[in-house]
Amino acid sequence: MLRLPFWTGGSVRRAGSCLLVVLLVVSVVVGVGADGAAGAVEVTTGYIVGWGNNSNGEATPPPGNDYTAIAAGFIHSLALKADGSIVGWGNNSIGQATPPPGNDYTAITAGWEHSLALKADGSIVGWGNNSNGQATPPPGNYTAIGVGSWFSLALKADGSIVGWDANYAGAAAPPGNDYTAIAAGGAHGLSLRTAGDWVGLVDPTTGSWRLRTRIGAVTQFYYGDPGDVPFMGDWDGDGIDTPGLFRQSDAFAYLRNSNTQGIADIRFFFGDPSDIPLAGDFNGDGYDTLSIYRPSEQRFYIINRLGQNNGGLGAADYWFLFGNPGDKPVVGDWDGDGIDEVGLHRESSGFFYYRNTLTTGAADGQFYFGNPGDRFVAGDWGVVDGVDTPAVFRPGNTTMYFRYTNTPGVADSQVTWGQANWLPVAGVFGFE
Ligand SMILES: [Ca+2]
Ligand SMILES: [Ca+2]
Ligand SMILES: [Ca+2]
Ligand SMILES: [Ca+2]
Repeated sequence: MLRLPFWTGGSVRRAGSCLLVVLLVVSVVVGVGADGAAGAVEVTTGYIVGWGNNSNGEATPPPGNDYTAIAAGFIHSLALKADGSIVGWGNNSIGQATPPPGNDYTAITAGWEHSLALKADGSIVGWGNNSNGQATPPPGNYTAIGVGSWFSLALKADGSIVGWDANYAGAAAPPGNDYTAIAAGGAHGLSLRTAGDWVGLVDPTTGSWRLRTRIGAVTQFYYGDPGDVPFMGDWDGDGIDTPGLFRQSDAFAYLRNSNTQGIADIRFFFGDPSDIPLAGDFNGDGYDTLSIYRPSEQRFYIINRLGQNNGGLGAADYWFLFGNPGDKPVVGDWDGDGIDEVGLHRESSGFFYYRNTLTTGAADGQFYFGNPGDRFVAGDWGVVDGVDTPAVFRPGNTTMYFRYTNTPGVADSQVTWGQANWLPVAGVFGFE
């Protein structure tokens, strides 16, 4: 799910659009991709039509039918050609319609009196009015650009946003490194943010759930009885993860479809009281189901459906062996293909072992993360790319440590909260 945060401030100085330009397009297929690799790459080209205020010729584009992108400033215009060069026209009082030479440009954008272009190597060049530094981009590796009237934004390759001359507009870029698109107006910015997983803690003695967002807000509600084993999953396929409980005294599962206080929406029994419940989408259909790990057998039992109406779930779809006695099972999509697999946290050593298929075999990957006694949970955080990576909750200092890749190394981030006996859960909660 995508979120659309915004930040605003300052007065809007842009008087209004005086120019509209449209690119009439055709698609052609060329034989060599932008990276030089052979293969068919579709490139859209066309000629440009302008209309509206034309006091400076800004609505009279140059001839040609090999344009791939257009940008309209206050009273100047830019177009990107198929050969990677830029042409400008209209008002050029401060050089805003005179792009730098070169044929390695991939994107253009135009503000009040300044312009930016993104180059194939990820760098940005600026020209035109630079009275506040808006046409002097910082060095870096970028994937997208946007300009407001008097300020500039760029999306970095790591998913963070950089703004310059942003303070002039009161539009300083927000923190975070999981943005996928940017846009800038007169004095405000917009960004598309990817919805990643985040974590919660459940107090098993009271059934109190606390779900924490990336900005640190905590939503609290009660669900379950003392001793229930908590987990989260998307039971109804709406993209939001919500609570589930496994009551080991009677081997009943209690699932709820919202992150609020209330009774279970789905109830059924399955497995043995000593089984460890596992929630995941084991067939990639967008719905999480409950499976189990039976520690006495080191055996995973995978089930791709939910039970209902207090009935039994029936036999597992299939099973496989993985792990050693004492290992704690976890679920995650370690390879980002949309299908969850399983892993094991060996608490005696702090090693994490995982497989990329739901079959018996040796670990496909393993690395050390956390200390013995840490409580392990996996999710898509830090780098939101569909790949789940570990986090551990350490009871001794009530700190959660996050790793952003499935590689050995220290924690990429950490947060201290909760109490020593609380249990970690993870998911997309549906609120920021
Ligand atoms: Ca859901
Ligand atoms: Ca499924
Ligand atoms: Ca997978
Ligand atoms: Ca990830």
